[in-house]
Amino acid sequence: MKTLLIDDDPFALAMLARQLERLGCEAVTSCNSAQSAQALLASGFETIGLVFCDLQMPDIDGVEFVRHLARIGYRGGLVLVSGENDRILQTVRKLAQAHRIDIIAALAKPVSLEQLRQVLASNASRRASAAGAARPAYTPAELEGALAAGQFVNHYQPKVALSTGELTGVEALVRWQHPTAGLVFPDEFIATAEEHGLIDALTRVVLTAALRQGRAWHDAGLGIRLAVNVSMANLAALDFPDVVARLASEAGVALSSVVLEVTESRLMQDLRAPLDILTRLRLKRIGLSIDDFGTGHSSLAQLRDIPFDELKLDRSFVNGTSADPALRAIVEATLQMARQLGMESVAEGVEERADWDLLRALGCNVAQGYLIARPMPGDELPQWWRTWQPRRMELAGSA
Ligand code: G
Ligand code: G
Ligand code: MN
Repeated sequence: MKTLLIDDDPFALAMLARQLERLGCEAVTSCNSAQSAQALLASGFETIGLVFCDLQMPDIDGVEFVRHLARIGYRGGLVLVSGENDRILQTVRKLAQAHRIDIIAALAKPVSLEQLRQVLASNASRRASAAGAARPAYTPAELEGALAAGQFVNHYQPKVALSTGELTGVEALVRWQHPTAGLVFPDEFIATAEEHGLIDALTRVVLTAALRQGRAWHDAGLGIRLAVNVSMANLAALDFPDVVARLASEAGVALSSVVLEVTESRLMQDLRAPLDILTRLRLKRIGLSIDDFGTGHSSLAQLRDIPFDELKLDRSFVNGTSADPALRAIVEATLQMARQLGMESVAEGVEERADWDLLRALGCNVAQGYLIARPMPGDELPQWWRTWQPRRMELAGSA
């Protein structure tokens, strides 16, 4: 695998090449402009496994070069190296990610030998796993087979009150217990299910299992709310609220204990059916949560149009918010808005104690994330609940 370096500063270029050679990197090619790099790539880039690119360059800058890499379908790793401030570096990093380029690091100049050592190790392992992961997506027929064979199972992730640490509910997250591939996560099959008319059947399976599990917990003394994910594609059949009501009644679960977390992955043209359905769900006292708030189409327009009663702040704002003033400002403003709209606020992706403490201080109602618990099979919840009690005291006691 070859390594390509691009920087208009000859000293920085020579320095980086020397460091990489010291670390045992053999085929290193240096280019003093993005133009010469593009010419080189035009004669074949399949053998290039890693590119280091400066941002500030006179003719073609780093942003344009990232765009070029995406256009030609470059599959290797990318490291951004720049003297620009961190905000700019992080923005270009996000841009590269959005282009689906495998970005290994964004480094401020000057780069240390230790940083380069880490970059090389991380790139080597990512290239190896990318080679292994090149498996075609599951087909609609495979999903239909899995539905018929009952291979979808729910895991459940606790949602707890930030003020007391009390368990208030769980979110059901579907997994496919695949006969040979093991546990398959939803990002590998939800989109296919949505595109091929299988999402209604899948949601019904998830909902039915969650309601049955909820009833069992209730009978064992754990009365909690059950959240199930629905996509906008579920909100086309006008009888959806009646289906939910019937399934809940069959399971013996009150409708006020059911929450539907709605995500919109694409823009809806015709809002008539979704608005009809969502309003009738609320009339039945079923909870409606706007999921992944702040990303994609999960936005202010939806808050204006749809009677949500819970707002789930996306984990990209939650995670690390205590250490990042920009995130903190967004979280604070969103929580205040949720309060003014009379909505419950839920922070998802809480992984660190510092973020928990800040969210608590800012008056966020509910937290969910690895700090509290990972998603788990339903029968593990009572055991988790017992181990949670002392931790709950510790997390909610002080601060
Ligand atoms: O744990 P995790 O990898 O499970 O979930 C990834 C994403 O898949 C989440 O954004 C979640 O909203 C979505 N998801 C999980 N279960 C379901 C489901 O039953 N239906 C739909 N539509 N999405 C789900
Ligand atoms: O529905 P939705 O996008 O909101 O999904 C929850 C997803 O987030 C699931 O994939 C779940 O496994 C994942 N998740 C839950 N808690 C955490 C967390 O603390 N950190 C991260 N990175 N992911 C989480
Ligand atoms: Mn969700």
